[in-house]
Amino acid sequence: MRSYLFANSQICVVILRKVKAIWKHSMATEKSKSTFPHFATDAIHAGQEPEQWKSMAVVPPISLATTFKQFAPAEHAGFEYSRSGNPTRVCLEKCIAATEGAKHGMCFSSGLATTMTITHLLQLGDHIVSMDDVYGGTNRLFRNTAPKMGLELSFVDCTNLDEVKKAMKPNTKMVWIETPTNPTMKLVDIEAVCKIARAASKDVFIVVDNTFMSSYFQRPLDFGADISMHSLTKYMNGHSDVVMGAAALNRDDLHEKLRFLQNAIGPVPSAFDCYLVNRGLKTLHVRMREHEKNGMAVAKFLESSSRVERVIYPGLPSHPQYELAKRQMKGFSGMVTFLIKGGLEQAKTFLGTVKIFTLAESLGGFESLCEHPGLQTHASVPADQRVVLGISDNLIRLSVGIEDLDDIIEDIDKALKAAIP
Ligand code: P1T
Repeated sequence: MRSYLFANSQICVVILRKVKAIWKHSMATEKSKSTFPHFATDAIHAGQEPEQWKSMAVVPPISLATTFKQFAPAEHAGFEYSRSGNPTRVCLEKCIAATEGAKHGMCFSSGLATTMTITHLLQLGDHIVSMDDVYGGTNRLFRNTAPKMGLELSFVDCTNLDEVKKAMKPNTKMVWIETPTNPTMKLVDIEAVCKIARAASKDVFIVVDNTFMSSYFQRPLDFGADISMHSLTKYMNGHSDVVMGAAALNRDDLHEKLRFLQNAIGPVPSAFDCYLVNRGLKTLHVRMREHEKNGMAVAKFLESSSRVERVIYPGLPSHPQYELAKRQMKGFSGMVTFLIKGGLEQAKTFLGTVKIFTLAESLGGFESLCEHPGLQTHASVPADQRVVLGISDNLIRLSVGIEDLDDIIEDIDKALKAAIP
């Protein structure tokens, strides 16, 4: 009798553990559609529920453990090994998903690691249509890896919808858009490209690199894209202290495949970095409003200067796609590109004179940065392609920070006067 009871209670314990494990696992991988009506509330609360921790911590703990105790072999509380899933990363992934209005969010060790993992969704013989004007590293990645992976690649000016139509083939499986583009701030009509792509090819998926706008100013999934990807290194983290990337998506089939690849390839961020980005996200809306205010003022100041040939900022009526910008984006960020009068010498003098702007690659941090795309971020793009894209010697890219606006304008004014006395 005693041994019978003991055996029964043992069975109950095993069943209870299984139920608990299934429940916890579903908590860990729970689908996370926007959980609040408005962006700022999602950025602050989505995925952050204190109830998920025994301690009821209001701020998610940094879960540094690489591995997690199991109840019995293959019976665990939602986490097994930190590459396949990490509690701090899950908080961030849920928060990112919510800010994009997506079901699923996934984080990777860099923006390019995200791009590479997404590219691994493709099979030998598949064709990629990519916007021609993309971040130099994305251009380099596609050019160098696509042939080795047996993929066909076409760089296309996706601002021209006829060109997109012409480029599509029955084996086109991925369309890669960046909008606004880095560095020439061209816009791509996400909705129109999605329609063209789906009409031309079965099983195609459309990815939008949303880095320049952040999820606060642009939500590509609302326009029909399958994946919104980010270099979180930029605005989303916003503090220039983490390299990381993300993908946000609704499609369960793609999510399942990407989860497999995330674990199988292993390009995952550290828990500490996840903590930092999760923290950075809490002020994204506040920072973006300030970036836009300063970016717009800088763009207008540059446009009024006799030392400037042209300003490219989607928030100015002079931008050739101003109407599309207003339709597709909720704001304009702090990215301002301009052509200084003269050439390389004038550009170099400007970049060597500024004091508040730091001459450095990257963008989207609270501090103002400036750079020369032709010599820095886009140096890896072949010279003839740079000419076609408009990445000329007198092109300067500014990432306008959230310092005092008067100081920023004075800094630019002095540098322009030094470059062109
Ligand atoms: O640097 P990483 O986190 O790997 O992200 C790559 C990337 C992807 N997409 C866009 C639009 C980007 O701008 C970047 C990175 N860009 C820079 C480092 C830069 O200075 O332009």
